[in-house]
Order: sequence, then C-alpha cells, then structure tokens
Amino acid sequence: MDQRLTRRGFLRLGLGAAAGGAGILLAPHTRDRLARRAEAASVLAQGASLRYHLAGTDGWISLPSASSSTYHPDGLAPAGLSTYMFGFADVTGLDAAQIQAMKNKCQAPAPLMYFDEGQGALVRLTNLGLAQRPDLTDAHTIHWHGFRNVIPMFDGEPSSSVSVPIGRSLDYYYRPREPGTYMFHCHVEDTEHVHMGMTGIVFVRPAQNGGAPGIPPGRYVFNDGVPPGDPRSTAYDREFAVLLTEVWNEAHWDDAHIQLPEWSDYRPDFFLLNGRVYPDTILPHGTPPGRPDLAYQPYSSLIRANAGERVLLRFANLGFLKQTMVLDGIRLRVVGKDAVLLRGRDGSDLSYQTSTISIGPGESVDAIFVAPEVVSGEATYLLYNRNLVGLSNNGEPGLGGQLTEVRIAPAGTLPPQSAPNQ
Ligand SMILES: [Cu+2]
Repeated sequence: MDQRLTRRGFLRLGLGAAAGGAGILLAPHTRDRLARRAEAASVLAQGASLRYHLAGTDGWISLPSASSSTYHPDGLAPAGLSTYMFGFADVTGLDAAQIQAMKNKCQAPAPLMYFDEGQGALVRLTNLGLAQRPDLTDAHTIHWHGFRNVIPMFDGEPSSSVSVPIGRSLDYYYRPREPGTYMFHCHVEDTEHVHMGMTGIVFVRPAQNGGAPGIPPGRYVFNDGVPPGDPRSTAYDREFAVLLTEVWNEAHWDDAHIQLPEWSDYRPDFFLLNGRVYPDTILPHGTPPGRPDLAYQPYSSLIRANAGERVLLRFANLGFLKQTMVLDGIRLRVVGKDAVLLRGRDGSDLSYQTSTISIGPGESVDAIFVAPEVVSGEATYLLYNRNLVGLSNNGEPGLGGQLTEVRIAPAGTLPPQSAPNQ
C-alpha cells in the first residue's frame, strides 16, 4: 500500500510477465507461491503441527438471574445451568472416545487461540453434532474474521467454501502474516451460530518478538520498528484478551425448544465479557471453587498487573450491538485497530490516548495502559460498559453484565505472566 506504482515500474512488470510467459525465468511471485505450496505440503504432512483441535457442538452455561421467566432460566437446562448454547469445545490432545464425550459440552467463548507471524499451523475442527437438537444437521466452520491471506478452502464461509458436517473433521491451515488481534466464529447460518456462542478471540504475535536490529526480543503488539523506550512502541508486559458478546434469552430458549426466533426482535438480556457476566467476570479461570455451574465458562476477565507494567488489552466484539467500554482513572493508548498498527504511511504515530473505547460488531482494538503506582496494598479500577443496559443482568437491579476489575499490585508482587489472560 505504501509503494506507488510508477509508469516505469508498470512497464517493468509487463516485461517480467512477458519473460515469465516465454519460460525464460520464474517471476518472483511464482517462486514464492511454489515455496509456500511446498511449505504447506510439509506442514500438512506433519501431524504433530496440529496447534488446536476444536469440537463444534452444543451445551449449556450459567447466567445469573434473581427472577425467572419463560425464557430464563431454560426449563430444559441441566441442574445449575440456565442457557442453551452452540459453541466450540477444546479437544486438543484428546483421543477419539474423549472427544466424543465432549458432545453437548461446548464452552463459552471458544478456546483462545494465538499464532506466531509467518509460522504455518493447523487447526482441526470436528463436528460432534447437537445433542439437544438431533433434528438439526447443521455443519460448522471456523471463519478467521479479518484474516487477509486466506484461500477459500480455509475461509469457513460456507457459500464459497467447505463446511464440516456432523461426524467429520477438517484441518484448517493458516500462515499468518499480519500481527494483531482478530476473532473467529462459525460462519454456517451465522446470525444464529454466532449469537448462539460459536465465537472466540485469535491473535497473531509479531516476528519482532524475536528481536530486530536495535530492538531487543520481547513482547510487542506489532512490528513497530522501535525499541521499547520509544513513545511509539507497542511493547507490553501482560496481555488480556476481552471478547464482548451478548445473550438474547428468547433466541437461546427457541433453539433448545425447536422454535425459530424472529431476529428483527433482537433484544439481548445479558452482556458478556469472555463468556461471563459480572460478578462472575472477576472469579478465577477454570471452574472457580464452589461454582461448578461455571464449568463451561472457563475464562476470568480479571486483569491483574504490577505497578509500572505495560498491560495490553485485546478487545474484540462478536455481539450484534456496538459497545463502549470505559476504564476510569487509567489512560489507555490505542495502538491498533482491526489488526492494523495505528501508524501513518509517512510513519507518523496515529495512536491516541483515551479512557473510552467504542467497538462495533466484528471490530477489534489493541490498547495499552501503564499500571499506575499504588499507595498501599492493591488498587482496584473498573473496566465497564458505559451503557447502563450493558451493566445489568437480565434487566434486573444491581451491577452485572460487561463489568470487570483491573487490580494493580505493588511493583514486583506478581510473577511474570505465563500465558495470555493469566
Ligand atoms: Cu456452526
């Protein structure tokens, strides 16, 4: 995009094409394509390079409510659970019997996936079918939303590509070239399958993490080309992916009860961060003590850091409504939008500081903050949806929805982060 095609360059292109057509030499892009094809073949030949294995199926999650209505909690829900879902289960490394046992045990949201720039990797999708709806023969796919180098085979958009029928698997091959934060979802009957929960975050780490001339190895959002001390740097110490989704009780109840929702009536009742609503958002990862009902909502949204550390928030929205998230008292610096570094073509820094991030469906935002000093003990800040509706559970009084805490500990308290969101 930053190279203008001059008249001379255009003529050179024509000459190159003519030479290639005459069989004199292989144009560089042809050689590149052959090399990539060979690389893909070698990756596909190695079963070991399977990076993630997801199973598409249905299941149930737990969303809290003080009152009950026709649609919530669902009368068909297993004890302790409330809401019927479609989704992905993490079956990475499981054997065939263990994978089959995950039918009707999807999680919300899908497993967090991440990749390294330039490294080819496989993601296997197995379709286990829907236990609650054996009458539905829905296929599933993985659509990596925003992936810029996809070939149709692995795009997951079923009207121009393949999808995975019940009982079958497909290996998706990716070689990411553009670092940043993305999202993925099933693209089959996508209004339904996306809303029902087949959504997750995927991000790509830049090659610069391995170091570059004048830049030490580290953690960077993008190949920003500057050392960590530079104001334009995207270096960070900790990273947290935050997926925004919604649950409209009626649509979920309809799918469990063999009914069809009228999507133009869309009116969500729950607003979720990483598959949970406040106050569950601040509970630990996995199944928190005393909360077996959260077994299928494994992701905490609690953000913890030491004072002085740089913290990256990777936001993505796969609900159907625009949301506005606020972090009071700490300035965010937005460095990326839709997996693009905010940098002008002339190199100017287009990142900006804000306390407020508006994010529409299908959009992602990369924002970094520096954890402020703490006076004594831990300091707590709130990250929340500015719209009161998004701060409520099922429209009831009290705080709920898209609210979580940012807890800052004195410098040196927390060990280095071992994995994203930890
Ligand atoms: Cu699907």
